[in-house]
Amino acid sequence: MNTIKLNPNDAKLGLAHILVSFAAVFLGAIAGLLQGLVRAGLITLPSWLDYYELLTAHGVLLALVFTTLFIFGYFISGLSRSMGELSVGERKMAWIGYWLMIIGVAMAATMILTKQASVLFTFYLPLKASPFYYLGLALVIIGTYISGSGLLHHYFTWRKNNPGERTPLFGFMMVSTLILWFIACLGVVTTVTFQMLPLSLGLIETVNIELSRTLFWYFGHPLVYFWLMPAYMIWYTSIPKIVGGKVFSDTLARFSFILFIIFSMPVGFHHQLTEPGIPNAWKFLQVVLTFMVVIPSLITAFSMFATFEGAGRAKGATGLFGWFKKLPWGDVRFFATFMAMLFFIPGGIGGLINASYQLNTTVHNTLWIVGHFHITVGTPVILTFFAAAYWLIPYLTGRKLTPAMNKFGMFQTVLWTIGMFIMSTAQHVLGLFGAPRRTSYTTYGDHPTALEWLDGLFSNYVTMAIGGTILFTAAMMMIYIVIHLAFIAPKGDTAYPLAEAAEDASTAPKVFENWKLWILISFTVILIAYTIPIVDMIMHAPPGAPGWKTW
Ligand code: HEM
Ligand SMILES: [Cu+2]
Repeated sequence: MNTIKLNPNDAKLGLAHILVSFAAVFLGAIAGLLQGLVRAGLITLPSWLDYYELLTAHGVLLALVFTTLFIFGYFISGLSRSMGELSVGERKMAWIGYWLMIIGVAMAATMILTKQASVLFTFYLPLKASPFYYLGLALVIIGTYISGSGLLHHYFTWRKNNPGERTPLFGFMMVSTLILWFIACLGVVTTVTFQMLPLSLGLIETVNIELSRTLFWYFGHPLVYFWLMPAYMIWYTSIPKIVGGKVFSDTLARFSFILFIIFSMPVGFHHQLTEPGIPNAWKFLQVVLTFMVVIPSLITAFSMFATFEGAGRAKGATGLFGWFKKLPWGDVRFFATFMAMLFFIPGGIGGLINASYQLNTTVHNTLWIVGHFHITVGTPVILTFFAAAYWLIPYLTGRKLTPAMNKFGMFQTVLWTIGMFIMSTAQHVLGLFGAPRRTSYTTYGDHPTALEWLDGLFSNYVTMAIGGTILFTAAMMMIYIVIHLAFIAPKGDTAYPLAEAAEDASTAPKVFENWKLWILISFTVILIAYTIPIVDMIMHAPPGAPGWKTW
């Protein structure tokens, strides 16, 4: 087999990230299961364990820790594979970043588990956690900056050493994602440094909540693209190879990532549509921009199906849909990714609903939202990362996926899909009936409306718990698969699937790699969307709010 082996030091670095990321899945899934069972009234937690403590752990571990560590592990491995091994200095930066992330996560997790930070993964003010929780999160972000700078350095050195050559699609997409991350974090860093930390240290008495929420969501929306873009990277750069096809259009793929840099930041107000401190015109502008950021996702969906059709036809498929049968349905690397893509169709439509002002008033803060992010980040992103683990982990450990593990993985994917379908449908329906999110078990004094949430087919907390239990089983199967691929699977050659472009890719316009230009445009749009409302929030601030510890 003509597999290109990774520099062993880079492989070790990538693997270190990925293994810790799956430890987060293990713990996060346990929390998820317990939450589902509590909300259905099926279990009561022991007095030393609190619902909101679990919910904080669940959100932090799965949405923040798993994603970030997996993404950096994937970046390091893929960059080393497609643009050559990291230099000693770059590798050192990545290790420093790694350890800062680990220490940060350990600090934040300790605070959560010792009941000093039940502030949920969004840590909105005026909820007040221990300063160590915020410091832990800050270390994670500093870690990503250091590690990410090393990766950027690698990319720019490559470009200097290969003048005139087209940069690999992987490198291009990684740089776009890191630029987005670096710009997005500025918001959360600002509110943590100047509002949350001083408040929790007792240096200030009160804070401006509207300002903090605005800074948080300036970060919070691009955060979802920071999760999504690496999943799209896997779709664009590896899946075509796995289905035996080519990247439908290298130029279009790059273009969609540039659109993400420009449009995913100035849109945070769509999470604040119900907040009174922001004039409607600014909400309107940001909602319009939100709908712009749908375009690159539609481009991606189009490209994927074009790749699938091309691959099928190259294998001799005929008729309108004959290519569909030619796809490698028995290959878990494809099957799991395909299921991930399918979930993104209702997930994306739900996003359009959430972003529409009038509809948002119906679904805001209900379980609908929980259903929504489980079929966006919780499946399209996470199942894609699972799918990548089937080749990435054995590639890094010099092992191979056995046919038996492939079959087990297919079964795991089916269970995840069924569990998620049941759980998220129940959450969407319950949300429409008014069931709130982030609320422990209660029947509100047996109010008839609340009782309805326990007696429908899908409008039923028990249905949600059944889905959650199936999902939990699938999560534990995935943990077993990861352990197998990392430590038990037979030694062998595993290829890292990297696809080629279909067209003469040298035609991609040079301006695409003019990062300064995209950063400039990005900041311009951000300033237009945010300057006036933020100045307004500061100039006409209400009296500050004191911090609260509600648990
Ligand atoms: C074992 C599988 C899972 C189960 C059983 C599960 C279950 C749940 C439940 C029942 C809630 C709602 C709690 C409430 O609002 O009161 C919840 C919230 C949440 N889940 Fe999951 N989930 C699972 C996997 C995931 C995954 C893979 C992700 C994403 C990466 C995820 C991200 C979240 C987030 C961000 C929240 C919101 C936390 C908050 O509101 O602060 N979950 N989950
Ligand atoms: Cu958003």
